Amino acid sequence: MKPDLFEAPDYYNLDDLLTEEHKLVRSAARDWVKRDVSPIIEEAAQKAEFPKEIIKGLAEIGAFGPYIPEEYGGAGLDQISYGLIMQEIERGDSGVRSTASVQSSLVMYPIFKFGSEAQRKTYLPKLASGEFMGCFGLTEPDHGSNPGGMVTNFKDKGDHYLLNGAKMWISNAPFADIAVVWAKDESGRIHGLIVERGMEGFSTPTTHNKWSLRASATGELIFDNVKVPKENLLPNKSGLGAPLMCLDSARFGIAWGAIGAAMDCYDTALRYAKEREQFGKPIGSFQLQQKKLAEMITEITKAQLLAWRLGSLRNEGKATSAQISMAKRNNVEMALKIAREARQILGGMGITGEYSIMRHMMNLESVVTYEGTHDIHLLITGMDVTGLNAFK
Ligand code: TGC
Ligand code: FAD
Repeated sequence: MKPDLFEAPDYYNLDDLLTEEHKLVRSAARDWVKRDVSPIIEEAAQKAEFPKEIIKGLAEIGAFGPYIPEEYGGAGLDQISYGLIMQEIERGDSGVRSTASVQSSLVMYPIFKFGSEAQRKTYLPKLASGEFMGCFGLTEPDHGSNPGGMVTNFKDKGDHYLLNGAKMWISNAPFADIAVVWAKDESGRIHGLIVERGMEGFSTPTTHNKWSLRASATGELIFDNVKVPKENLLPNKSGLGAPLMCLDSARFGIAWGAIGAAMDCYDTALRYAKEREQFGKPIGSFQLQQKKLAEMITEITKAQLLAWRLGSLRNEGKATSAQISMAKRNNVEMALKIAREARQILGGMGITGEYSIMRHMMNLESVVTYEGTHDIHLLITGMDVTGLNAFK
């Protein structure tokens, strides 16, 4: 892969809206991605291997629990810092950002928000340092967009719960030490349970042959009469709203992360368009290529504004789930379109692993599907503006 020459676009001087702390946090993440992710990520993706050696660095830049309070090992940062970290990581690779999103918003967040004090103290510091890695089991083979229909269930056996069922498409599953698993009790109410690797009857087979997110490990979670200690149930919230609150946090991170992938594609295509000559002049001088680049920077700038405003609303505790859906949907689609256009600007070179664009494009096909598909987020916006529920 070619050396990482990334320069971040900031067409509307949005840096003026950031605090010194935001810029410091972003710069630490940006430097780390350039130094430790860019040189190894193409090979990891080609081999379809999660590069475990980056776990320590992710922890050091605060990517595991950026907004979790410091007393539990988190970085104690605000939502815009969290977004900026996700942006920088996904600038390197969506799969690496996935690992950080899952650890922070889908494992640490539910333990912090819905867990007991003992659970917080046991798990959060180890998750923040990367000593423990986690995964989040909501999706099932027959229940993706409709997680409320899940069949994974547990029964009260007096001194423990007995867990049965299966989860599919689970990021980090093949190597996770713990899984936050959503399952129904005997009355059909959904609860979160912490399942630990090594519990009898719990296995995590790897999902092979992905053309997307190849540097992220994906797997299943199989529960065959797993005895889960009662103290592993998250006591402070039940119902589908609990996992959906986690998704709000992760979707917010993705709305920022997708901007990173788009910025990388744009920056690569811009540089290439200025250097590559055809018909005796740089291809960037042709109007058709300028149209592509001009539209890219316009869409990136709009996405940056959406993410920044959403971050401010989240900092004030005012962002709605529907606002988060809009930003996730818009920004991922924006990034996917930019990746496709940027690839065309590079001609044949665009399909090679010499450049990051094709990898971003393939990764974004997962990002547009997970954490709620493009269509599901559209229907959430539709429901919000009409007051009419298309899901029922
Ligand atoms: P519905 O009846 O509307 O709601 C059930 C209960 O939940 C409440 N609620 C929310 N609470 C918090 N945050 C939200 N965003 C919420 N949305 C709804 C709601 O008020 C209700 O509460 P209550 O007290 O009345 O019970 O639920 P529904 O069954 O009709 O479904 C709605 C729908 C379709 C929007 C939802 O199920 C959905 O979002 N589906 C998409 C599924 C999804 O996003 N799965 C993601 C799996 S995890 C993943 O992909 C990780 S990828 C990680 C990576 O690698 O980065
Ligand atoms: P389906 O729900 O079967 O949807 C298929 C199509 O039907 C989609 O286009 C959808 O938009 C459309 N559709 C469905 N319902 C409606 C409707 N009501 N109206 C209109 N159209 C509709 N899940 C986890 O729990 N944890 C993870 O860590 C995780 N990581 C993932 C990693 C990867 C790489 C991938 C690909 C997925 C991951 N997922 C994870 C699962 C992901 O969240 C689901 O794939 C996603 O929610 C969609 O579910 P599905 O694939 O079953 O598609």
